Amino acid sequence: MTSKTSSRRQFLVGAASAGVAFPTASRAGDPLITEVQDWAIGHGDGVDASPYGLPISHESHVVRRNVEWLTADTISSINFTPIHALEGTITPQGVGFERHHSGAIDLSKPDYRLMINGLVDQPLVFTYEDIERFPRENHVYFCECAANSGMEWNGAQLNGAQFTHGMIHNMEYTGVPLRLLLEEAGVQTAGKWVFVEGADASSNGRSIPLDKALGDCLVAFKANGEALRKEHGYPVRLVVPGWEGNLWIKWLRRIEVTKGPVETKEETSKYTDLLGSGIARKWTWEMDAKSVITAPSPQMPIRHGTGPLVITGLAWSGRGAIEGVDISLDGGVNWTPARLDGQARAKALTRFYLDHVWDGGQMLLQSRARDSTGYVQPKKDDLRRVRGLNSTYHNNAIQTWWVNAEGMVENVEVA
Ligand SMILES: Nc1nc2c(c(=O)[nH]1)N[C@H]1C(S)=C(S)[C@@H](COP(=O)(O)O)O[C@H]1N2
Ligand SMILES: [Mo]
Repeated sequence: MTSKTSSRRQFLVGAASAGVAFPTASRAGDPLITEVQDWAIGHGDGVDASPYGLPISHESHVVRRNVEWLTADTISSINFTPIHALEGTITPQGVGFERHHSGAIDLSKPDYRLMINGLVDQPLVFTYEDIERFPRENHVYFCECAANSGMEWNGAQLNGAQFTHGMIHNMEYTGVPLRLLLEEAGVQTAGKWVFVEGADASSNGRSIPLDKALGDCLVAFKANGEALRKEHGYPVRLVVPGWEGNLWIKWLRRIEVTKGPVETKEETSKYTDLLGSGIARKWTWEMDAKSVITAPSPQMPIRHGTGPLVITGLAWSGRGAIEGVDISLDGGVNWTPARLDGQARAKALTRFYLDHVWDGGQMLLQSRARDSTGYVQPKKDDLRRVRGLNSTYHNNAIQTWWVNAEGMVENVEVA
């Protein structure tokens, strides 16, 4: 609350005292104003031109992209959300990153079954229609792959927020609390964990402590108001708010109540963090507070010269809501509170802005998030001191973008 109020005041004072000259030229004689244009003469497309609307051709560059050396095979692979080109906080499904261990499967609603078995009073099998008859809720949550920013552990590498931070999306899910389905089956007192798996060949099986399963997990069948896309788990996926994406089982097929964790490949050889000491951190489910400036960024250079510049980005925490974001223009020496946009929701993306007046000088742009637990996003070197250099997952360090006098932007690291 305090940070929000003070950042707001700072913004207003800053803008007023600087006497910002926003670009408001009269553009006398501009033919786009004085001439009748082609599109104003004839008719546009009829209402039946696209029964399902697609982005206009001028926006065809705003798409998921791969990092070539990471995508040797597209079946067990990942692509990245174009976060640099999006605004607000909701990720359209069509550009939300995808991560498959054995490809995206085509599973119809009639063929869909969800089984709950193991330590329950009554093993149950639900059809899609059965799930639709339980009380449902809507919630906005981010889903971040634990490997997001993993390629940046050893140094600045990928040139674009899409590639350094794009293994994330943020959607409004409609689903049934997993708790309701588990209560229907009747969890026995010996049951302390659930093992969840998908219908795809990889199954992506993971163990989740019962507390979390009975907490805020959702068995979701809609995202952003419409059916889940095939690549996001149609017809039903598990939503595990604030926890690493690997647990968000797509094409959710089976939930087994167990005494203990199953210790699958996904939770032993993968999704653990090998520390410098040789000991691996395990069960690192929660995504720590993190943020990134999406513009300016390498794919979003400053093209308009000096003067008013909107600096913007995204912040999130798997432990709660974002309380504040600070922005540095000089590589972390001085910090200014950013303006948080709208209501900061727990376990969801928060948009932030700094309405700046650029003097054309070089900048080392950084953002630093703080969440409702008081946790502050760490510097890269501080994180390395604790975790060493062997890690892939859970890199939530502060990102630096170097903006040169031409407004071009590069991924760099500052000591
Ligand atoms: N069944 C199944 N669920 C899965 C996966 C998978 O390969 N199969 N990949 C997991 C991983 S590693 C991540 S990060 C998220 C990605 O979700 P998305 O593809 O909708 O972005 O799904 C998870 N759920
Ligand atoms: Mo992932």
